[in-house]
Amino acid sequence: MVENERTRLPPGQQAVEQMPPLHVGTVPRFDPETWDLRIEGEVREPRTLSYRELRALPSVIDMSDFHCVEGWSVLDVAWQGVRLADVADLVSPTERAQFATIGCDGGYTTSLPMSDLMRPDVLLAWGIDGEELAPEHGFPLRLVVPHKYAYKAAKWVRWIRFTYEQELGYWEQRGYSNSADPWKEERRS
Ligand SMILES: Nc1nc2c(c(=O)[nH]1)N[C@H]1C(S)=C(S)[C@@H](COP(=O)(O)O)O[C@H]1N2
Ligand SMILES: [Mo]
Repeated sequence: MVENERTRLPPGQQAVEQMPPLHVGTVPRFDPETWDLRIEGEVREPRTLSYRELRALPSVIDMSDFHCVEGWSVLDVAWQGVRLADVADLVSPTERAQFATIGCDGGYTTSLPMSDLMRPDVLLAWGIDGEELAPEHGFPLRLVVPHKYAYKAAKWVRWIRFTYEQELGYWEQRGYSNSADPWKEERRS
């Protein structure tokens, strides 16, 4: 391990070259004609984006590290997508919007406080390392939250609901930490 990796790895993590595809259930089929992204809840202007509208949004490339709660990390992942903060701007969240729940094809969910979601490196991503995401890694759209364990990085995102109270996500209801900070090793709740 190079020195750089040692200081960049959170406690208890080991660097790997590739992310192993990891999810409950099966990889959903994607049809660009019927796919949409619903943004709703505590917002002034709920919206449903088509795949074309999503891909027309201004995108950024952001390099970050990816930490799975099971102990592996991938360093220097170049994600491409739209900032979640920019997506939120499209719908004008109300003052009551304290959290958002992210929902996926297949029923997986996760949720986060607004303060975590509005960070500039939190993306809804469709690209990785200069290519489109592979279906098993979440194409056409996955959440990326570099400062949290990867169970917050929901794949196949289909809706975002802004809420006043937090709705616990799939793994968070099953004993995994809701705060999920890899630097504090918040693995189990
Ligand atoms: N929809 C969905 N997203 C998901 C999961 C899942 O089961 N379903 N698993 C999460 C977990 S636990 C991890 S570690 C990462 C793995 O991402 P990868 O498959 O791209 O390596 O996806 C996250 N996103
Ligand atoms: Mo994970």
